[in-house]
Amino acid sequence: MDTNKTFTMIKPDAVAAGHIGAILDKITKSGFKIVALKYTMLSSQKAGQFYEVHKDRPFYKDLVSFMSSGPIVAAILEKDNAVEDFRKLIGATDPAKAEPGTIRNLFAKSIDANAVHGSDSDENAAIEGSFFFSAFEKF
Ligand code: IDP
Ligand code: MG
Repeated sequence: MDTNKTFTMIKPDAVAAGHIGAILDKITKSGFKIVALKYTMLSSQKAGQFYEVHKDRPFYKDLVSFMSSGPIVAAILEKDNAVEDFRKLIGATDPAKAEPGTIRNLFAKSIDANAVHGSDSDENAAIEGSFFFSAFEKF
């Protein structure tokens, strides 16, 4: 299992607000290498599949509808200790609780429209990366 890769999405709120460039800049300046990158949009079916682990949470339906409401940027990132370091870089799920200088502190509007996704384990990073990218799209 890779411990040096994680998966991220720039969510529809941050894309719509014009933050793609600023967020990618912050990610690469923080030492992450972009291994795969895609500008795309999730159907509600695909968003439902991606967030299947949350299907019993009360916010699942809203989350699926939000994540399929506009284009997103998906990426696989590489760095030592990638999953943990990236979670630190993005900050808490609720931007009101995210440390100053974190991506969610800087760019997120609310606990649901919170600018970015970051994998929570090496195992999920691999599953989520494969959800979006084939072997031919990773460099
Ligand atoms: P994470 O993105 O920080 O890992 P998770 O608990 O995995 O947070 O939740 C996945 C996503 O679901 C969050 O990023 C956010 O968009 C949304 N979400 C989480 N908790 C809530 C909530 O209490 N209300 C509305 N949306 C939520
Ligand atoms: Mg999560």
